[in-house]
Amino acid sequence: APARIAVTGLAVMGSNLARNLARHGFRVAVHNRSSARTRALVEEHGHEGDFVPAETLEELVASLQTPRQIIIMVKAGAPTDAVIDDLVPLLEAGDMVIDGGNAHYADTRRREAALREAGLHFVGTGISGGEEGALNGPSIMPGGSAESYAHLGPVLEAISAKVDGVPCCVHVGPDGAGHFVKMVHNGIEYADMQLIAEAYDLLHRVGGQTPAQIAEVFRGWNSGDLESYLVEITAEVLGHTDPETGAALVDVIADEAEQKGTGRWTVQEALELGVPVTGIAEAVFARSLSGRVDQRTAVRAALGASEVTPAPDDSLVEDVRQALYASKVVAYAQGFDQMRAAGAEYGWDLDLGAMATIWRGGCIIRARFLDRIREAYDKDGDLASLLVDDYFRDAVANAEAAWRRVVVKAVAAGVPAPGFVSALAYYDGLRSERLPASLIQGLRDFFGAHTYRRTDRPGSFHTRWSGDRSQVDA
Ligand code: NBP
Repeated sequence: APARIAVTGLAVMGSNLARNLARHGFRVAVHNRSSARTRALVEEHGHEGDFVPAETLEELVASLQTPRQIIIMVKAGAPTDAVIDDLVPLLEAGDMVIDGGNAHYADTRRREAALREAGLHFVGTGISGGEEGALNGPSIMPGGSAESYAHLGPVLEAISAKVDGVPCCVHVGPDGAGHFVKMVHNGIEYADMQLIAEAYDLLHRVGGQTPAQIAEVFRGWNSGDLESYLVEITAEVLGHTDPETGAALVDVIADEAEQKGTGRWTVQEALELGVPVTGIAEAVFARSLSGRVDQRTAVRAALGASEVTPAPDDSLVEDVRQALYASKVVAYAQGFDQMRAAGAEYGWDLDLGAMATIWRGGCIIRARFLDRIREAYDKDGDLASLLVDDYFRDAVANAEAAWRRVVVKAVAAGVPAPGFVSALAYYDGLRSERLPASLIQGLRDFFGAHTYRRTDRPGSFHTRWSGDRSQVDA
């Protein structure tokens, strides 16, 4: 019998996805550029389901039912283009090419347009959850045409993670929508991790707690509003002892955070769209700062290392919990704003509540909290911000005093908390009746005749700053 679906690219992600498909009863054709991987997969895991190994792309294509569905799981960038170029001449109108790699959404838009021209469907699909997710149920964010989703949806939903029986997979929208949403998901993950790291740092350096004690704090937090995979594994990492030295592992790990680039992409795109995603940006820059080891060393040598004296007080732990929650709400509100703006820019008509739903399982940011986000957008799909939803408005208002105390304590102690601080500035910025942007406009008009608008009547105006300082219509 012909295979239902194919996977080409059988490194860790592709192999696990193929196994996931086979385990769900789909007859899956498998191929890899170097066929040793294909043989290894079938030898080691052939018993898990119905695999159809192919030595060549021609064989792979020939083994499939029509319209054909081929998932590409190779390195993002040029390798993906190379595989598409090899594949397209072998396909027929109506066939579907699914890119499950971490493509930039702009590449996906370009590829989708080119394949549409050739009568093919290109389905750029965000897949989250790493190798573990690929095998046992990822969160899946497919873009592309509704017609392609009609064919692919049942397969992708079957292999996705499930929460309360609901698949973590939904048709996100046309062309690059799936990869865009996956990108923002990764950006939010950066922000979430940065906020958790700041909470740890404050409990450690201001609170004077040991990693083991902080692990217990996080374990407790995981049974409340903050319940999430990241909070859960924070307790695991902080509670772990290095077998070589007997010290807490976190104290032995070099403090240089690395990044593969999706956080940076999110911020770059936010800059293009004009959406302030300060939480994600601060997280990306905090990683960059940590990685500039030579500069850090030079500055410490010249200025002396900052000295932080622990000043624990009874409210610190609960205050930090509240600050973490409020800052997290802000970071998610910003990420959802970015998705909304991109949807408007590219005509995607994104269902933001559905995005929260499919992130509840399979991916790194899975959390109880996402149910609240879904409820907020289900109630009102046009929310001006997540912050104005009743639930989040009250949650942040309740946390506000503690949040301010934490920011004050961090600043006073000299512990950097860019995530907490910038989230609060964003919150205060949105709520300010008047912003000093008025002065900025005045300055721009002074040095560049950029003009300004007035609060009391329509029109654009310029002041003759170097002349008689009279105002003229611009
Ligand atoms: P890699 O990203 O390491 O890519 C290795 C695969 O690409 C191998 O199958 C390799 O074939 C193939 N390949 C390369 Br490289 N160049 C090729 C070319 N010119 N033509 C054909 N095949 C080529 O694999 P991975 O770590 O399994 O990741 C696969 C995708 O999934 C990537 O886009 C990655 O970013 C994404 N990913 C996502 C997550 C997540 O959490 N969502 C995690 C990890 C990866 P070979 O065996 O012949 O060299």
